[in-house]
Parts: sequence; structure tokens; C-alpha cells
Amino acid sequence: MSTTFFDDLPSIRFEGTDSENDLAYRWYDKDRLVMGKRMEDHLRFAVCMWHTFCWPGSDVFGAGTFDRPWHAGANDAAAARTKREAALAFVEKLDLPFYCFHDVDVMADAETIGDFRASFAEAVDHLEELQGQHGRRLLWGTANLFSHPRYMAGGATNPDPEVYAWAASQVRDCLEATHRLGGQNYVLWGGREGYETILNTEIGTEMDNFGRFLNLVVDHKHRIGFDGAILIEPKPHEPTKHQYDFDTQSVYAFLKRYGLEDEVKVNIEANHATLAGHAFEHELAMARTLGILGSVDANRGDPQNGWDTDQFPNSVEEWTLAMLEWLRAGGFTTGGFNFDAKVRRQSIDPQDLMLGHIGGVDTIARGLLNAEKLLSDGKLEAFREERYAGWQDDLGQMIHAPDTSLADIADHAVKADLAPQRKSGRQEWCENIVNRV
Ligand code: XLS
Ligand code: CA
Ligand code: CA
Repeated sequence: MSTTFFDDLPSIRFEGTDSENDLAYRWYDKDRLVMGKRMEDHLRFAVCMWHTFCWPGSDVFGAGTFDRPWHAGANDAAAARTKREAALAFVEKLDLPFYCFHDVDVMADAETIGDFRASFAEAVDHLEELQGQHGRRLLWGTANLFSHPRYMAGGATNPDPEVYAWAASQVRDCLEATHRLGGQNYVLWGGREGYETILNTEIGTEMDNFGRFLNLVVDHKHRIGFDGAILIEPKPHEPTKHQYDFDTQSVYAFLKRYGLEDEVKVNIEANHATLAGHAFEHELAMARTLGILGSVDANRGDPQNGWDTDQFPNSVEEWTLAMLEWLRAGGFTTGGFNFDAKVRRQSIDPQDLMLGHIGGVDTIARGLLNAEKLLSDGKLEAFREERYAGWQDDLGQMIHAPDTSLADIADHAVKADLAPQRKSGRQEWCENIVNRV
């Protein structure tokens, strides 16, 4: 086996809450049964390529701060190979089952369409080997349709059909590679599928082109026999001012309009939920209710910064509420929790990458255990049921009967001289129940 950048780091294992070892899991005990299922099978954790191995620690004011050998020179074939080797070895050391990538994360830079395809194909051959060698699997793949200057006005919503066609080539290859590598999902985050100013934008044309693109992707998925899920990742803005995939509810409206509501689900990111002005658990609850919860990008924003800081999850409280919604949804089928998160740019040691993941893994595992307690204790569920019980009674049934009119309901209210009694919503009691775990 070749030597990789992370050779000096230990393998991470569960040691329990009494452990003094920083490089160990305290809560994530992969074989522990939670509601009849192993923790590892519940949580299906993934490490992302882009933040953890590609991002050099740069920001808009400064250059990269990390010393990674594959960043020393150009991103050529040799550098890309070293990076892939390091990445898969790292995921194995963390003992997490999955990883995720964009096409450009795993390959050498290439300008022409022919070189791009060749470089990506080489990367995919190598990844197939590495997956076997390290016993890791692909949670999802995605094509990057936002970094290259050609995509400055988007991929599927670009005013230029030639850019659209370039995007089609990338997505075809990346979808086929995801299928070949045993990927469980294929993600489309519409990074630049939005616009900056209405003065130069035809919203109708852009949305129809985007709808057409998605239909073509779904059609191709069926043609090649890929049985993973196609997922849209909502985000309200950044980089564009207005994005067509703002949040779960607007994505659902989009899917309905283009006839895709049974074909496409969502990949919900915690930080994108909060950027949209929602609680993370709201987005999960909405996706559950609409039947489109696919997968989750696990991270957090910063309560004082209004942008996508992509930090590692560290709030057990936030993740308890999230995991409650997630368990109510029945958990994942093809999805998983992907750490779309980056250590801060002053966290320059390789070990910091491990500490970030360990913290995120334990936060989510602990949230899961708390949510299990809340569900088995049953107080919240029973209270919710009781709050809506009237809908099972005669009036609730009558309101929903297909031949009932608005006048029928109104007449009932008048005839029965209805005087509804107010009942407490008991929010503080609910919050106290959560805090007890
Ligand atoms: C950016 C997104 C991106 C997607 C994959 O904000 O989170 O990383 O997850 O393209
Ligand atoms: Ca994401
Ligand atoms: Ca993000």
C-alpha cells in the first residue's frame, strides 16, 4: 500500500464518554442498536472531497493557509492522484463508510471538453481501485457547474445553449461515473442557477431550460439503469442573488411544474436552511411532509454571519431537534449525512481535519440518541396527537368529505352555535421536555 499524507494519524474508534483521548469517538458507537438499527446504518456518514481535500484555506482576502502536498504546484495528474489516495485513506481512518465528490474535485485541471473527459475518466478508474482497497463507498457524485468562468451565468440556466451543452456533457459523465462507482445518489446543487438582475434576465426561459435539464437527467438515469436518487440541493442565494432552488418548498413547486415530484428529492443542508431564514428542522419537516427527503449535508452556519460558513456541526441541541424530525421521517433510504463542512483556515494541522469530523460525528450521534429518548418517552408525540384529535371526529371528517362545500361548514358553525374553547399550545412545556434529555 502506498504511503499517504495522513499516515501519521491514528485510526479513530469508539472509546465512550470516559475516554481522555481527543482522537476517539465518545458517542458514535457504530454497532450500537438505536430503534432496532445499527448506528452506522442509520447515519451513513460521508466525508466531502471539496472542503476537506481541495480547499486550500483561502478566503476572499487571503491565500491558502494549508500545506498539503497536492497544492504545492499545478493541479496536474500526479497531484490529483496524490489527493485521491490521501482522501480515501483519511475516510478509512475515520472509519466512516462514505465519501462524496464533484467531478473537478477528483481530477486534474483540463480546458477542452476532450481533455476534461479524459482526465475525469482517469480519476474514476483510480477511485474504483481505491474504494476496493480502503473498503469505502460513494454516497453521491455531482458535477461542478459553477466554478469555471464558462458558468458565470449558470449551467442549465445560462443564456448560451453552448454552455448548457457543456453542462450536459459533464453531467452525463458524472452520472455514469456515480453509477459505475456504486454511488447511492446523484446531486444537483444549482450554484449559479439563478440571476443577479432582472434587467437582463428572462426568468421564464431560464426556468424552462432548467426544468428541461432536470427531465433529461432523470431520463438518462433510467436509460443507464441507475437506481440511486436524483437530489436537488436547495440554497437561497450565494453566489447568485436570486436562486431558483431557494428552499424545499420552492424546489417542490419547481418539481411539480416540471412533472418531476415523484422522480427528484432534496439534499438538505443545515447552513442553507438557516440562510433561507428557516430552522434546519423546519426544512427536514417540510421535506418529510412533501415526501422528498433524500439526504442531508451536515454542517452549520454562524449565528452572527449571514453567509455560508460551512462549519462542522457542534450543537447537540440543534441536532436533537433535527434528528427528531429525521426519525419521524423514517430516516434514510439512499441518503446519508455528508460533512459539507470545513475547518477554519487557522486550523492548519492535518489532525484538525480529524477533530472537525470527530466533533460532527459525535454531535449527530448524540442528537440521534436524544431523539430516540424523546420518541420512546412519547410525551411530545402524544401531545401533538391530542392537539389535532378533533380532525378524527365528526366535524374533521365532514370538512374533508369530497362533497362538502364551504357553505356546509359555515352552516354547521351557525346551527351548532359553535364557541370553540382555547387550549394551551404548551410551547415551554415542550421545550422543557427536550431539555430534559
Ligand atoms: C455549496 C454547496 C455545494 C453542494 C455540492 O454551497 O453546499 O457544496 O453541496 O455542489
Ligand atoms: Ca452542500
Ligand atoms: Ca454550503
